[in-house]
Amino acid sequence: MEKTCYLLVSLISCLILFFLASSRFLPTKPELPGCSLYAPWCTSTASSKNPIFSKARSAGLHHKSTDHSTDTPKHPLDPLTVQEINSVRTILSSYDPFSSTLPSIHTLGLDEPDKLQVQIWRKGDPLPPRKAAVLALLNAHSHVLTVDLESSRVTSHAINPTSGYPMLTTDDIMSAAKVPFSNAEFNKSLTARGLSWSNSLCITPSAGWFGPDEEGRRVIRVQCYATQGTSNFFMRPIEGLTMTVDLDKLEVVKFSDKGIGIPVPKSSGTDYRYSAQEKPPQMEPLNPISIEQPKGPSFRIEDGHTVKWANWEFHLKADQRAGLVISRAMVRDSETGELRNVMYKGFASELFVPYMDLDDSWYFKSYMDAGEFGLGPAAFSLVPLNDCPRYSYYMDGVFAASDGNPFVQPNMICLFEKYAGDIGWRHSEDPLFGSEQIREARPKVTLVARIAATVGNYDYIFDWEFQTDGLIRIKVGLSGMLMVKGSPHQNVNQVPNQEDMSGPLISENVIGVVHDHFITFHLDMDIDGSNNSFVNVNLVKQENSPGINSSPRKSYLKAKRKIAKTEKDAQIKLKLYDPSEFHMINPSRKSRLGNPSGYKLVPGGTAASLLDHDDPPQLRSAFTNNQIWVTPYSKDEQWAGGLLVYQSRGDDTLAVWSERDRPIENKDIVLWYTLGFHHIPCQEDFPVMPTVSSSFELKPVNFFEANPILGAAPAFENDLPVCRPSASS
Ligand SMILES: [Cu+2]
Repeated sequence: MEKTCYLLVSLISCLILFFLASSRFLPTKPELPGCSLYAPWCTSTASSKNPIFSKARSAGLHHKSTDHSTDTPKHPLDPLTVQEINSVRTILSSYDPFSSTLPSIHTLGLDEPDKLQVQIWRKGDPLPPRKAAVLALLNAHSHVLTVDLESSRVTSHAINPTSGYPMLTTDDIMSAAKVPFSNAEFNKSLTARGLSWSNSLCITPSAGWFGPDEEGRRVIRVQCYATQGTSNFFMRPIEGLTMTVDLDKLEVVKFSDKGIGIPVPKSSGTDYRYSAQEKPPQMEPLNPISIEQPKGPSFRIEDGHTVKWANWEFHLKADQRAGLVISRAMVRDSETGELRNVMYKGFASELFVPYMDLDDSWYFKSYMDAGEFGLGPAAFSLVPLNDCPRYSYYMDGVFAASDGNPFVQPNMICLFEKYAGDIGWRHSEDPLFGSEQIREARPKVTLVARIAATVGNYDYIFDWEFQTDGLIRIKVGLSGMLMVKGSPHQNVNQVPNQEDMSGPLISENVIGVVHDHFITFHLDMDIDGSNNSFVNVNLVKQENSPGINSSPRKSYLKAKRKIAKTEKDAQIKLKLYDPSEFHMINPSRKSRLGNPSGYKLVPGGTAASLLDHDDPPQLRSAFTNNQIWVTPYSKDEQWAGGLLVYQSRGDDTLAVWSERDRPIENKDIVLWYTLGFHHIPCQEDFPVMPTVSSSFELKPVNFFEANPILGAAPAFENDLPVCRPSASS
């Protein structure tokens, strides 16, 4: 018995040793018979031959800067050009109220033409009059202006129309971050911690709004970090040291240091750069990977912004506040070929990121990143091969700086076809079960438009993904650095009561404070035209009793449709045990079977804000009180947190608009959806977070007469040889 056992163990050991040994001799590059490593269209020399790269744009292997100085708008929704931004600046300089001092320009972008003008416009028609929408600041007053570029006149001008100020400019942030260094108390606090100005750096969390104390002037918080020994200063907070700075006078108005005695966390292990890694990961290296497109991409971009791919057509542009805007999304009918309207405009309208810590240095952290900082300028150049596949097309943003001069945010959007090995549809039959043998499958290839916005410590990755079956998936990925809190503790054993901590210990002396992320999307759905209705298709449990039906079942579900008449009918909190589908329909466009044409919202990432409605951060971000809202279309209601968000008091939010309870049945309506994340940090989030994603979908429902990709061709080996890595049988 013992001998048998010994032999068995020896045999298993030998087998393990054999596999371990043989795995070490696997070729580093598997053989790829018939598969070229680099498709010819994907090289920079071939790029000029491809129609989408006609403007000397590389395919993503190398970024090339594009000269935008002579750009001209070709579509009514095209963003303002360099020349137009220069014209706006000239017009404002000679505008009487600003003749002595040009205000600082906080946002400057296209004032989009009325919807009807855009809808009836056809390629070749003259463009509707070009106008600019400007948010400016002068002597701590907010100015909301419309500038007509044809007449060279300011055509509307409001001063402080609501509470709040325009988003911060880069100058605001950079100037405020320097203020503490000339403050004696601050320097004393640094010295007390053995630090100096040369090895510290300050950032500028937004101030929030917490009552009348700080009203009437623009203020910002300034907090600092130790930089020595790492590029990742975010993991080395100088805890408890917070200054409130007057943004216009650039002086410290409040100083607080309650962190003496809390050590600055160590620098070792915080650097995330590849060049700084000392330990190799305990895994076998991955070989380079990419998909092949031997015939080039299937999408094209016309006139700089109109994307055409498979059955989709839409307008894509960069935006200073929203980062990326999709407009005029239309899909071709699979039966008739008609190009049908799906969505007039979709974009991330506002974010809300409240932290759950009441300390002096933390209570105000309740960021509204789109309206306070802007996602456009935060969307730095994407990294080819890593942020976007090598066959991506890159698009620049053109924005205005605080002095009104244009600047280019290069390569901030990438567009690429994605094949993740997923299946579009499939079915098989087998003679074993009496049928002929059938194996039918279609690969799922999608088109993705992406930006990645680095808003301070956090990185938000926004994907708009289009499928040939008519579905649009909107995905948000979170990465970057946590906003962490210094702690005297190095181990949880030292913590008297862990419940007193505002988050878990994620490294020595580092707490990852619990927080939420909410991203609210403006989705102006126009299913087959502007007039749509919102239908709550509620699944209701029905009881069966013997007298009603002879079935042995006791319960079943029924789908009950309820059309929302007014806005309050469409203020929806998601409920797992009272589920619904949410349809946007066109009641006057019916399928051949009589069903209204529609799209449904398929929620995902359903964390909800649990804060009190009268908690100041929640009051300002009341657009997160519900996950779904529907409002009648209004050109003035684009930004869920209000037009002027910085230090706003919550008087111009989606929640305020929706309380008017306006009629929404068979009207031009806008759907709003909030993607939510609760984030309880963990050690794996240190020192940089692996991306966490969540998405929601807009999915056709009785929009097409049948499966719209029934006729889609499968992939054939003639076009794309099957690759057989040498390790597979
Ligand atoms: Cu987070």
